[in-house]
Amino acid sequence: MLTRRRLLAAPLLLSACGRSEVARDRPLFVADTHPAEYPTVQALFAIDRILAERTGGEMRVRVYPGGQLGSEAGTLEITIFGGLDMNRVNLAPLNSIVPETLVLALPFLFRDTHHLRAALDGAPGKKILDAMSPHGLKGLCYYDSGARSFYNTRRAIRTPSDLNGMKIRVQSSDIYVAMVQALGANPTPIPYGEVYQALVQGVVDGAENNWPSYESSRHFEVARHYSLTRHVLAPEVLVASERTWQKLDERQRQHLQAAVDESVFIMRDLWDQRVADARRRMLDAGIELVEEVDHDAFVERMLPVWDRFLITPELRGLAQQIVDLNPAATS
Ligand code: GTR
Repeated sequence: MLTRRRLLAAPLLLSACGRSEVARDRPLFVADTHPAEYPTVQALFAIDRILAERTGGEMRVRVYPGGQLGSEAGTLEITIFGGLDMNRVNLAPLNSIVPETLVLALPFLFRDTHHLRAALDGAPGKKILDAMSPHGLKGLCYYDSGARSFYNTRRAIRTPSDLNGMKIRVQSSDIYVAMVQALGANPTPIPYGEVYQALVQGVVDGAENNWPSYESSRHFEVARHYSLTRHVLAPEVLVASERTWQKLDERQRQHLQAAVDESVFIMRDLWDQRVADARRRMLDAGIELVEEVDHDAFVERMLPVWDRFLITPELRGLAQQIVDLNPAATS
């Protein structure tokens, strides 16, 4: 179907698919669902700055923020067939394409940010990025996404039973559907850009996300009860189209990967600051923050999801490798 967004994207897609030499005659095109000031998008701008400087302007990146090119699931399809060079998405829309990515979305997998970063920077993270290549995507790096928590328009959630019967928006991923079902609520997959409207119209009662997204999406204006369930710490990911990657020569690949790797650390600083700022601004805006949630009850209800999704020895092994990581011992 030709949506308005796809029509708007048409010139870009034609030029990405066309004969012009990628990264020499034209910039690499990259999409992000967030607005320009969001840390993931700032990281993409940083990649452009680093590349411009190191290659004397030969390699550049043009960023399309704010979901202008469509939903994450939609732009991922376009990236796979080579109509878009790069894409910054959450791991969720990749779950059905690259099964290994499911592992990072397991509820209560990571003990804290140190554990998460150790897994992403170490062997498990690399294995999952590498697993994308047979699916038409080159995994370039992860970015932080903090902890996701539930928020809603109706009431404070302290225990899973408070969610009973609520309609909760989820990303387009089976594991998020299963998590919400495990809590006795009704999951409704909706693209990120449509969630605000869905909350206003009562199509859904709530959603789940980190502090910066809760703020920048303005969901807090309608869904004022934010409960610190911190059930998932799944990261963001930056992918390139495998088709684009194949068109780059070795030197260009090295430049791109080096710029990407640097952007991860730039993003982490911006992220930590942004989480603290967003949380403070949300409290100033008068949302109800529920800090005392029955953590054990959430863990008990959501852990069975692991067995439903860890269906091969490889996936179980990967999850175990992450559980066994001891960041204190490796740092
Ligand atoms: C945000 C994430 C986005 C998108 C969004 C969502 O935290 O940064 O890429 O996945 O959540 O819930 O759809």
